[in-house]
Amino acid sequence: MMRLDVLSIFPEYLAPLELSLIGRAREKGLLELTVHDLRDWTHDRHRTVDDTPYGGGAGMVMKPEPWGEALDAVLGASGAPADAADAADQPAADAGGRPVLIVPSPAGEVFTQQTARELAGREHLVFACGRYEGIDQRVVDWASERMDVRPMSIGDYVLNGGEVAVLAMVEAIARLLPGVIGNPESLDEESHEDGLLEYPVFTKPSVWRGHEVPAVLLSGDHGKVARWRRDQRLRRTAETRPDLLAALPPESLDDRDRAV
Ligand code: 6GU
Repeated sequence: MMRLDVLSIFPEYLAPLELSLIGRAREKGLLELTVHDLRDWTHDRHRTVDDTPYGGGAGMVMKPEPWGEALDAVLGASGAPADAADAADQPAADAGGRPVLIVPSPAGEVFTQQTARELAGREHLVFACGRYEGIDQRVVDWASERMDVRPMSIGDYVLNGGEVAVLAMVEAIARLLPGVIGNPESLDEESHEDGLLEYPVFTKPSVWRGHEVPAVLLSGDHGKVARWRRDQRLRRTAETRPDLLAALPPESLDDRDRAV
């Protein structure tokens, strides 16, 4: 079972992970997700997690000590740095590879469907939500000795902290895990799975406020319907995301596609 730990000074921000698909997946035992309050690993009266930056400048920096203790706690025995003796003694402990530390940051690599697929195959994901100007760099340097560290952005805009980005990333990853989605066939034709955007969908009534459902969808001709849907996907992608179309491997388009 995949294990996910989220470290944040605003654990209430992650409350939506109790709901809907992810909430049900947790109840069904398909994933083990724990949200931790970083301040549980402070020891002063004010539960301080930040301090002024060395070298001066605006804003505050997250102190390394609470992060160190938090990572020790979520890593447990697997937190020892890998060395030759460990590798010889406990090959099975390494089955899903090293734990992954995902550090949400607008300066990170952009999180895509491919990233989600890749992370869905790992055994243990730890999300370190920073606030303020960021986390002391030594936390990342220390973690790199025992985890695969991945600074990740969810797009080219700035959020106040990593929590909202973690909601998006956890949802994208968790829905790919076996058993989380009722009908896994619905995953195949989604936007971003094969590089094309989705086709438009319609339901009853066949005419609504003067707008008709395209006749081909009422024709009962499955071949025609499939061709129409593929044409729609190609057109939509060319219209709103020409970058996606340009990135498709040439062999994924046939002559009929190119005629659209
Ligand atoms: Cl992951 N964090 C923050 N703070 N801002 C972002 C982001 C992440 N991705 C885009 N903007």
